[in-house]
Amino acid sequence: NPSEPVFTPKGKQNAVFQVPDKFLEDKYQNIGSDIQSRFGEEAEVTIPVRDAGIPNIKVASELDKQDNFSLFIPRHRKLASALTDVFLKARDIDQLQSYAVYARDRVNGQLFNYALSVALLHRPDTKDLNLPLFVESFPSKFIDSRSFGRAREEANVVQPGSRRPIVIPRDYTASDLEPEHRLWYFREDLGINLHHWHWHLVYPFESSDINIVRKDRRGELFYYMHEQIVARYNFERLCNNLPRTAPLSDFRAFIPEGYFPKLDSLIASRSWPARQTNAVLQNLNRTLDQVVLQITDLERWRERFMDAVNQMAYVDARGQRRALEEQTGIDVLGDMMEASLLTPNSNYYGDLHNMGHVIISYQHDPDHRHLESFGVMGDSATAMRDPIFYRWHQAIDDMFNEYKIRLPPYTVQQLSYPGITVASVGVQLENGRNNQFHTFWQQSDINLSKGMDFVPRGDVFARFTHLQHIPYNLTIQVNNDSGAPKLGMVRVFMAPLADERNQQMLFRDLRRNMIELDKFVANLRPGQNTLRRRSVESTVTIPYERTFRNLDTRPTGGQGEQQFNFCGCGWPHHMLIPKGTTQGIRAQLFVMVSNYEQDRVNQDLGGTCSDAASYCGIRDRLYPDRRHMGYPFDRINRQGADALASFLTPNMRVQDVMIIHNDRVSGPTGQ
Ligand code: CUO
Repeated sequence: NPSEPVFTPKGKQNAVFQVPDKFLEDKYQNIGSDIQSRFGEEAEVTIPVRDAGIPNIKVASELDKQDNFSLFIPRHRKLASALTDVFLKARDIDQLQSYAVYARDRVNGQLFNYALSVALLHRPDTKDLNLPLFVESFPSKFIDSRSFGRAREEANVVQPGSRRPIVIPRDYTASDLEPEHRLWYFREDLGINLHHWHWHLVYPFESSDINIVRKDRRGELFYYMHEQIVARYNFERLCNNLPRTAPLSDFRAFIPEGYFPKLDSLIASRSWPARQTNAVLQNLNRTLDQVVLQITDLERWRERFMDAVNQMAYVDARGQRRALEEQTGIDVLGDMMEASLLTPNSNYYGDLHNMGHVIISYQHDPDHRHLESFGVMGDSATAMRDPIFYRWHQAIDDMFNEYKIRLPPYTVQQLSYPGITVASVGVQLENGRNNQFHTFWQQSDINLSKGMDFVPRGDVFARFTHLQHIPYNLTIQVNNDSGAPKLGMVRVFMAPLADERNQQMLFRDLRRNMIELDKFVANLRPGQNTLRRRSVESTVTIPYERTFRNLDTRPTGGQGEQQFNFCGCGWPHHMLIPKGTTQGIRAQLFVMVSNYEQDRVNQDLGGTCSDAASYCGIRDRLYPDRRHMGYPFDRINRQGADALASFLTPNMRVQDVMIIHNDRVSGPTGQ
């Protein structure tokens, strides 16, 4: 029953598990009743845990409780996979709860959280549960370390209900001397980092249950979701008078971008290590983590990957040469690059993307002589804070692009929709402006109390400042001259008009800078149709409320709230539109109506969350679009033509728009 209180029951803040004594850690066995009565005093609800068996957590316990946990490190992946397996194999909810409670204090907390989360997302009897918001469990991965002292003080001195939110400074990680710092609001955004963490939770690299790794077009989605991250980041850079990011293509060059995260690990009482300006990557020899890796390994894997791309063929694990097919090649390359367990030949193609994260994250202590843990690039919840993340993923995207440009361009027939014409596209704002997007700053609160042990109970809030946009409506006039009702797939993208030299972008650049804003199905009656679409309906984003949890979205067992399931993954709605500039930056809004009969995937979507399907897929379902991800911009133009106009067919339309930023700061309601 999904309404079983695996977590705190709905509406209750303080719940205490009542556990059999033998479930407590050995050192607390003698004082079990004392502990239970002390913590029980403040409990609003007590959840009895039945003794339904003790799990075998020997493997998972190998990681010290004080250590940091990284999905990118192969050994950690193995430990996580072992613990996930324990939770997946529990015979019912009772046993799962029993296993989880037993393991909770015996294994590394981050490892525990990851393994239990993956298991809850994938077990048939728990997958309708919403996971607790990760930032509430591990606030220290998202919030300026100084804020915790202030939060503790507030909690100790002031009664719950009267406590003031702790205001997180707007830009605390660097000064304006560092040009990269202009992107703080993107890199350090709570919702963006939560999205990335959640995406990798939904798509684990490894599991003893291959079905958890093998998801429809997962390699292709790895490519596309990260391609979109890079495109969005580059759009923001142009909004901030910075050139698009340079790929990290020379693994031996100086890295001018330093990064000092100013995050602490509350559990280990250690700071997250920084990377100095002009650092150089080093060979790794960290025997404790079993990470021995040379820069030449990365270079070799990259060369082999590019050999596959150049020959449009790869070598599988049995030594057989296999073609990279037009339909599935990108999926194979995604698995090979990441690399996930699905990689066609791990001995030969290695583990390029993941080990790139690792080598970057250990740059400051490559042989462990200083006993330092990894930097933010080593954790999917923090990696996007660091400018190097985008340089690394730009390099990866460049490699995927080398494959894409070798595919035959889409023909007019593959792009057009006979009888369908997009006559006009317009953007209307609540404030009455047309063909403009407006952005501003907004403050929103997150409850820290769950993630802070040993402070007085009750809510303590952290107040973030983040980008937001004024809600808009998209109006699209579509003529259907086919004489019959039709179904159209409406694909909405946007790209900056000009590059960093203020030159209008050529198609070959433009296609890589298109950010997806929305995708939806429309009924097209014969004659003229006016389609109206609200910004909040976007299928790349999850609602603002899901990021900040102003709503209690835990399921009640009723239908109404189930819609929020699984939608922890999704681009945060407040980051849908790039920041723009105060004078306004020019952009091109692109709309295409393709033939839904050719695009559709027949499947039942009942009971699943598909809020952000474009970037996250839909759990247990096929990716809901038969076209290649990024269509129609994933390939080059016909005859290599360079103007966007030469690409357009009548079922496409481009509208010039402006994105204007207002520097005002609004409260949580956006007022
Ligand atoms: Cu999401 Cu490099 O994969 O981070």
